[in-house]
Amino acid sequence: MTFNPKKLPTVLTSQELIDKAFRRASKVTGRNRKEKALNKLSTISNVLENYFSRIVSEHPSYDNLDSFYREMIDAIAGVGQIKKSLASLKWANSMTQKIITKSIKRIKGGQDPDAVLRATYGRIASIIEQIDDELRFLNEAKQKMREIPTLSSDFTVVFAGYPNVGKSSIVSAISTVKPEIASYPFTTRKIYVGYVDHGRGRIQIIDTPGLLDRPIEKRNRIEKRAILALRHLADTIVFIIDPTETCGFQLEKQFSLLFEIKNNFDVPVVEIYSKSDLHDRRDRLAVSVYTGEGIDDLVNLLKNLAETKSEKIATNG
Ligand SMILES: Nc1nc2c(ncn2[C@@H]2O[C@H](COP(=O)(O)OP(=O)(O)OP(=O)(O)O)[C@@H](O)[C@H]2O)c(=O)[nH]1
Ligand SMILES: [Mg+2]
Repeated sequence: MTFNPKKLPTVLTSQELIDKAFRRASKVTGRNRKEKALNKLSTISNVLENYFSRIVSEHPSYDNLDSFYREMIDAIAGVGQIKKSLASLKWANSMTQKIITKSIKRIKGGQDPDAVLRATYGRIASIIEQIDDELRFLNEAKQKMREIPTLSSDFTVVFAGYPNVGKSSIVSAISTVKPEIASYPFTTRKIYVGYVDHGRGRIQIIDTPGLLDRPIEKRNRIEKRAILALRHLADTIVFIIDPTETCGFQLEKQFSLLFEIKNNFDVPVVEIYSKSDLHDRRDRLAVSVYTGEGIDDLVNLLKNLAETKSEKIATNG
């Protein structure tokens, strides 16, 4: 199951929701006091029921979600907390519906419609106020989840490496996506997705935040985004090495990360030297976004990998 975070609903605060329901009720009329009160209650019932079920139903089923999305949402907002908050919305829905049903019975049974209505408004407002934190949390989670990219099923190449080695510069030179480039580490803080056309379709190119060479449990939230892309999305990894160390990190550390990545992910790893205008190592493909050296070779290499893969798919039926 895939996921489009842009489709998630905006969530009102408790006060906004109370105002919305009561404002709609204030416009309702009836032939007499009793009928008017009953109509107001059924309007509030509909507004709340529709509202709560829309919020709940527009969230995906987190247990059936593709692992990349589930783990990404967990890293960004916390799947457990989202589920708990949705459960409290369901609770508020059933509580408010029960209160309204009882009030309707009281009015039909002859109690003063205005007095029942006043009491009902108070109780409904108090239930909704109790889930204010959850409503606010769901809205914040939605805002945060907007960073999650929409992905295609095209052959996917994930660019990885130490911070500041030139990943985004190369991704920007070869694909449609233009992430920010700067001369300090951790410029890229989320996943960027771009495309390169090849003979039979397109290649999905993913730029990731820089990784330090350290155990997974010590990685920060930004690095985790890169790990998730490597683990779940990569058909091939392009590992960028900056032999000039102008990135601020020793070559030895970069090689140690490369070793780690080759050991942990079961896909081909293409090793590239960046900033070739500043050095003359040529025992690997060397690219420079300034002189253009190696850029066409890199693109051709990726196209060949993608086409070999699509041939394999074609022959395997
Ligand atoms: N001389 C030279 N500098 C480069 C080249 N490619 C990138 N740089 C510089 O290296 C610095 C880092 O570039 P980025 O593309 O932002 O590096 P990154 O790996 O995406 O960095 P993070 O997002 O922080 O992990 C910038 O100052 C770039 O201008 C290159 O081919 N030659
Ligand atoms: Mg970057």
